[in-house]
Amino acid sequence: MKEYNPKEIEKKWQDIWEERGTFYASDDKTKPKYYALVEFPYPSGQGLHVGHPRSYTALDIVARKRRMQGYNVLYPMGWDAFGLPTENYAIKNKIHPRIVTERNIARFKAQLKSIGLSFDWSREVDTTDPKYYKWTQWIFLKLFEKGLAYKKEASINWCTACKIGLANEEVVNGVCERCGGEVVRKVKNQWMLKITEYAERLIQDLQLVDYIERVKIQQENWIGRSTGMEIDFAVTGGKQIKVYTTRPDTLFGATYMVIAPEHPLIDELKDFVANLDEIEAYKEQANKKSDFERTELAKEKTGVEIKGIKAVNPATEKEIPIFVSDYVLMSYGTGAIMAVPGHDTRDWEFAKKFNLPIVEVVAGGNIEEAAYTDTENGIMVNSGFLNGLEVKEAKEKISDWLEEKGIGKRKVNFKLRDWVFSRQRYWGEPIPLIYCEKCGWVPVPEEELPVVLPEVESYEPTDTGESPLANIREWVETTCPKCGGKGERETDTMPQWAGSSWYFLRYTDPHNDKELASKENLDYWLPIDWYNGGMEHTTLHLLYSRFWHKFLYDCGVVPTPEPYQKRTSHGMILGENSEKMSKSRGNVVNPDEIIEEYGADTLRVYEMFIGDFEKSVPWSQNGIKGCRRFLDRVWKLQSILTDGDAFSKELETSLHKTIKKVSEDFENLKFNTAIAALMSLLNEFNDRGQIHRAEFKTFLMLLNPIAPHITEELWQINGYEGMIAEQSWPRWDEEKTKDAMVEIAVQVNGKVRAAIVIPAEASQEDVKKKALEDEKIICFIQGKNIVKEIYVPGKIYNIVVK
Ligand code: ANZ
Ligand code: ZN
Repeated sequence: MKEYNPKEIEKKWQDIWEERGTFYASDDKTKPKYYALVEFPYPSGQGLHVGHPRSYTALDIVARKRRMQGYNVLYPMGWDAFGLPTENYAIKNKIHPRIVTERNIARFKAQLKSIGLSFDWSREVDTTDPKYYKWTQWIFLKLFEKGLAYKKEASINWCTACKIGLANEEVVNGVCERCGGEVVRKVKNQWMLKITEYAERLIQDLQLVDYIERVKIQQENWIGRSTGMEIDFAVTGGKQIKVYTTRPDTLFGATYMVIAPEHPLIDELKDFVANLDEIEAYKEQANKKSDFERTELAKEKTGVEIKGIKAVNPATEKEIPIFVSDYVLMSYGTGAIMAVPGHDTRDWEFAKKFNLPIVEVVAGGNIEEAAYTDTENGIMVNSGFLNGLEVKEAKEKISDWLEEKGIGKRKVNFKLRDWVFSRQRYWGEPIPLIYCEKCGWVPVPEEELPVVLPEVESYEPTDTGESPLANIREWVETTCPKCGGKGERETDTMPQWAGSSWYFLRYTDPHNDKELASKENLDYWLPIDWYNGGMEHTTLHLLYSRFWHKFLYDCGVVPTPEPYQKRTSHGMILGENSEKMSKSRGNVVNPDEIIEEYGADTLRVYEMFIGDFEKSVPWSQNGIKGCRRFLDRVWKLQSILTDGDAFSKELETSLHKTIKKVSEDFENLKFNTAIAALMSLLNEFNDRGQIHRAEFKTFLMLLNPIAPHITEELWQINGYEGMIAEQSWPRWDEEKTKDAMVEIAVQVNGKVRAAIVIPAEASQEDVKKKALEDEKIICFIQGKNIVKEIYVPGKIYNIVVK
């Protein structure tokens, strides 16, 4: 027997698969299809990280199993290659981002191939390829046409280091998600996408899909649907302040109001306001903070009373003061609130600090100590005609009352904001619009797409915050497609999230130059059957792509309302020290080195064996060695291989049990326990000192999706027909998974006193008979009466004696 030499056999099989196109999806649409998808990577300069193969191997296993089950499988891969790190690298090293991108892609591709992932490489997509982004631009123009893309002066998150605007989702813990730089508010003219128009459906349609619970919940919370009321408060000077509240029931407890520093009322009531300077100064302070900082619960409350104006609480008819404070955001609700310090924590803290009255209107807590925020338990007090009602009843009653009086309206609100779609950067898709003094914004005609990124000398963003494209006058200056007059091209580019919002559609028909993909292919392949990706994308890519897909569905381009039927998510792989792997910590493991030393199959087995797929787990070099030893033992099974095509009787149950376990575990992300089951089956073979040919073949097929190279090689060495990848997935017989004999613990008065072995199908009577024949049991019950028996079938038989 030859030594197990992964270096030799892995390259050999990778070449064979590629040559034969073994894993290419077929155009034969009569076969049942299966579309498995993983998030395509951003090809960074660092190369592949050991975190990448976790997700890729998991769905590779599913894809390989599905092929063996007779499906036409699409398992594609591509590159999400626009983006800041490449651009920053290009600026620093004075290389064109195109060249940096090509280099990074080549490296990533070689690395992925060396892992033996069964991607259909004939369908590779690259978001920076003009043939691809032509369609990204095309979708943008459709959005523009339908009024879902609009340009607006918006106060946006501005990263002071990257010098670009960021979407809310890109600000994490108050700093820039990419560089950790300070984020301030800045008013800029931005292209926005109206994702809010789809808010309701993005929540409702979560019912149509099978997403793991935490993904569903995160999306729901992010979209943040709430039901409440808008209420008008009369203000000095005949004006009104409209507030949004989810607790109209607490109206009698509203002892003051707060408006956001940016609220237009301040300007409108200028003539009445006694302390305008103080308010302006406060406004300036607030401007420097991000929404995150402003609404942080723990934060010390600040604010300024607007002197000279008052509001009237419509329920109590009392005059109440109005404050400006940054804990109220202009971007949510109406930018103004009625403050109920007895029942809202932030209002309570603010009232304490500014010595404002705190009135209890829902009994049940102790408002001296904290706001009572419970909405399930509590009875209305100090609330006039609401007294004695429960919160839910009070809500309805006051809402009716306010609507009748014409000063309130029931309202559904969403936390979700429109998507800031402009970036003042070079390395992104040009926004295909031309500005004409006469015609306004005019789309570039479809036949002129793509608008290709022009060559520039410098990729540095300008300090005024304009894209470097603005410096290329000969590109910017053009003619208006509508009137033929002078026009100027938009110089903002799209955010990195653009290309990834529809890439899964392109895989179905990647070389089509007439449409983004043909109708027949979309009809056949959609929806994606299983999509695995990172939790960090739940409120970004996953939400954005659902939005684009729904929009394309409304345009009749795609056949399904949702793109992904099933969504799962993997945990992170941490350093051996359980900290996040990062260059600065020096704990990054390079998959190339693992493959070089132990082989790709070992890497694959280890990535899947490392722990619960959904949890974060630390890397372990010892674990790697253990997985290599397992494969060495698989290789050595050859030395105990004997002829015979039937399963042997002794191991029949174990074999059927393992087929069942592995088959089911692969479907349920339990790759680790599937591998453990294969390891114990291998032990059984070794204990017996023999493995029959039929058993060996089954074992190899079960292991194949996890360790495809070694299993192909063993299949071939032993002269079995065809390739293992072309075999049918093993089946189990449910009857044969049941143990013939079971061991039952016999307890007397709750203590285990003996164990009996009995056929699995034995009745309680049989168990009792056998138990009472056992000498130890006889000892314990002699001279006593059996007063009770409890039987847990197949497990425990308990006798109670007195
Ligand atoms: C009175 C009240 C009483 C409130 C009470 C809460 C509890 P959700 O559920 O997240 O939608 N709010 C409204 N607009 C705001 C803004 N622009 N900035 C900051 N806070 C704002 O939250 C709705 C509640 O958040 C609203 O209901 C309002 O406070 C506050 F016992 O109104 B409530
Ligand atoms: Zn024009």
